[in-house]
Amino acid sequence: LSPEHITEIYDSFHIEDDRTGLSSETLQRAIADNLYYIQGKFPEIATLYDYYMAVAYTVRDRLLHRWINTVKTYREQDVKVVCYLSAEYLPGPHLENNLVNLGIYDQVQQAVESSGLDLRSILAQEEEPGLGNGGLGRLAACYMDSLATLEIPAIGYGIRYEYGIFDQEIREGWQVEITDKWLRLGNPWEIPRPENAVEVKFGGYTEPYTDDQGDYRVRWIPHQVVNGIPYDTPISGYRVNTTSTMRLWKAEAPESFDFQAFNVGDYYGAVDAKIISENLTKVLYPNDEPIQGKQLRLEQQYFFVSCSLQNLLKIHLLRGDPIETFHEKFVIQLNDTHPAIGVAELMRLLVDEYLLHWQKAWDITQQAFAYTNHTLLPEALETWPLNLFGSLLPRHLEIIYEINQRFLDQVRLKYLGNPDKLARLSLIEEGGSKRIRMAHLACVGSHAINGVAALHTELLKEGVLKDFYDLWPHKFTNITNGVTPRRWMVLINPRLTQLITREIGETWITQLEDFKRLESLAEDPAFRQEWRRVKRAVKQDLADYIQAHQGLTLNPDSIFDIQAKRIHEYKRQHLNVLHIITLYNRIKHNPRLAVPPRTFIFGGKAAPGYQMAKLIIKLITSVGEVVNHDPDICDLIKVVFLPDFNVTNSQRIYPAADLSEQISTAGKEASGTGNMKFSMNGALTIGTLDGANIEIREAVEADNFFLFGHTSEDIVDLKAQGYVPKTFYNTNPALKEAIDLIASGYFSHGNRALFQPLVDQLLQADPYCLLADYQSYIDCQDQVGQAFQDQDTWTKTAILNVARIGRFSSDRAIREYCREIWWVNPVSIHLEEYQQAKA
Ligand code: 7GP
Repeated sequence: LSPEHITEIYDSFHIEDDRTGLSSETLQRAIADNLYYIQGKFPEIATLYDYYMAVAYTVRDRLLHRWINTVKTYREQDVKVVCYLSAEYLPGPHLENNLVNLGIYDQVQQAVESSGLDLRSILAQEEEPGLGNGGLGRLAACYMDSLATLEIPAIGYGIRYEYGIFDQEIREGWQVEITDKWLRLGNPWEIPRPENAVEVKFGGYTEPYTDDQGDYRVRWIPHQVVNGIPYDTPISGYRVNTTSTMRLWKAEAPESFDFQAFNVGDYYGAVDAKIISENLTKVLYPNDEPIQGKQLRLEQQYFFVSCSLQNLLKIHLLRGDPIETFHEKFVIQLNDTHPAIGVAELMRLLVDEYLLHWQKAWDITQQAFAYTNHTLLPEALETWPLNLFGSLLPRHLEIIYEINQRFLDQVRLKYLGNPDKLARLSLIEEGGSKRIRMAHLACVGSHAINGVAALHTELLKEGVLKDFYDLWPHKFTNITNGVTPRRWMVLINPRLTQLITREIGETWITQLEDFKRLESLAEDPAFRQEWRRVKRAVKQDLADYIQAHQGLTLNPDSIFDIQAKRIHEYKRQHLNVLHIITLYNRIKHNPRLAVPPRTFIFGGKAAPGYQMAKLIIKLITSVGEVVNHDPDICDLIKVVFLPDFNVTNSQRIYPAADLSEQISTAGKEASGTGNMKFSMNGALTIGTLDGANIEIREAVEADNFFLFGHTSEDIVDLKAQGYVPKTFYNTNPALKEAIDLIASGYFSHGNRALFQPLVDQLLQADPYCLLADYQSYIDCQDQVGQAFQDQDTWTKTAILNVARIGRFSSDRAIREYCREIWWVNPVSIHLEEYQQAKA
């Protein structure tokens, strides 16, 4: 027998392991096995959800094999690890993403169909983990995907909220919040590791003592201790073995502590303490940018940060490394200031628990941390009242004083006789009631500070962080955000993925710059026609979904004009509404007006306490009520509010857009990432010169982008000159008519009071300059309408948008973080055979 023949015989006898095999036969057997032995169900009584669980466990088994090998490799090779600290993660449903990344979508589909089931309906069973509010949390998830795909050793630390972001329902046009019970039916993706629990202290007091060496030390005697239990979720990379860990902490009461130290014999008291402890990770705060200065929020922040840092130090020591080299083996990224307390906590751990000298500990800390800022909005900058902070974290307050004193000594040397400078840089805000400035703590404690788009970083350097920039210009970098093409293209838009791959191959999936090969195809009429066919089919899918869920019939040949993001005055959903009303008025005045039909689609949640945002939702739905049913409009305009904008629902939206609305007031949106997802899927953008819009426009070139509005400098000037919105209202008849119509009660059954707060805000203050940008926006929308009439040119522009969007992949962003901030390298993972791994 020839060697080839022997291999052939081996291959034909190859028996797959039921936990690792990837053929559809093995998968089918494994699913049946998991249904029986994990779910305890058999086909006669199994629900679709049971099947989802069985499929999920089957896929998780395949991941575990890779995950264990990943962890093992990192332990053995002593590699440097990126630790992403984020209070929020929005990973979206795991199952389909894992199928794509493992390359087993078709096999699983076949396995499931052979059992008489349908994969799409199984996928639809998954409850997504809504552990974030919006952009910041979703960015963390895209970065975890890219880190794994690029084979960078990484751990994402966060909070396992029992209730994530609320589910949104619309009742009588208003947002209603429903608690998100995502864990109710179990979560097959997480593995609890109670054996790795850590203790977190709160409250109490500190006392000095002298250690064996005669050194002055401080001891913290807490009032309460809470246990942190890690729950690990595997994060797969695309077609690589690397599988990273997202480790989320749940708070529990340490029973021994309650019974022995506290409430001796007090059974009820102990149970009470348990409830109090577990409240810590109960619920995500549903505010996006403006913060809510609640004690529980600070407790959440400190809790997960302390758990994570203790865990890191333990891993470091377990690898046999000395504490002094911690920063050489780990780099810790602060996702905004929510985890900034980590700077003080690492100092506490190093100085109080590991007994390092202050200066050594400080060097380690500064080199370990890096800080990303995600917003310029002043109301979103975190500060904590000193009293609150000190009563919860007395030791950290002392440490912050010490950091501040040493820092200000340095500042004093540099800026002799400039007390203003000192006051501005201080970690403590003086004045009425003193507060701790978390952004300052993050800046002082980090070796790198970055914004999330070019404009944003520039504005940081000139504005909120100017004094820090003057002091340490070398610490500042820009890393423009990116999004993962695996979820935001391959997974959500299989039709376009197939068309593109047929033409240019599939390298773009991990090298999105390769999209540039589409450029020449933009000139190919046959390709354009196919592109149009795909877009039309995808729009039809969304129309079908809306028909089924909202009973609204949409015209898939109309312009799908979409704005989907959190509801915020600075994002200006109400400017979009002013355009809708303007179009409506035009058609009412001239019923024969030739305008291309448009479907306006909105999606987004409002923070439950943000009244104006909730009123904007009511305005959108009320305008829709009138416009959609007015026979004079002849279905030329439709307005849809899609309830419950989350990752799952967003996946139906991005592929179907013709026009992406990115219309924030210039200088307010740090970056935006939805803008990238829309463009990647072939929408054209109407946008202001804000955040990453500027860079997207540069990349796709000005002719292929609908630009309007004042620049961020204009806005500053406008306000400096004393902005009077009324002037615009008084001199622009169409604008006046639109606002008057809202005020008249036309959209509110004659109730003039309903939208009064919104109208007043626009006419009297208009802090986000809608009125100043109104005419420019309307003119630009008219150009959009014109351009859409020429479908062929529109399609060409859409193709060029996709061809030039390559830079906005999160892979590019992560490569920049690796090179400029983290100093880490990829480590490839080789799979040991399962049997060997078990041995
Ligand atoms: C968001 C920014 O508003 C958005 O422009 C950016 O694209 C995104 O972060 C990712 O960088 N910010 C938040 O979601 C947020 O909560 C407050 O910021 C800290």
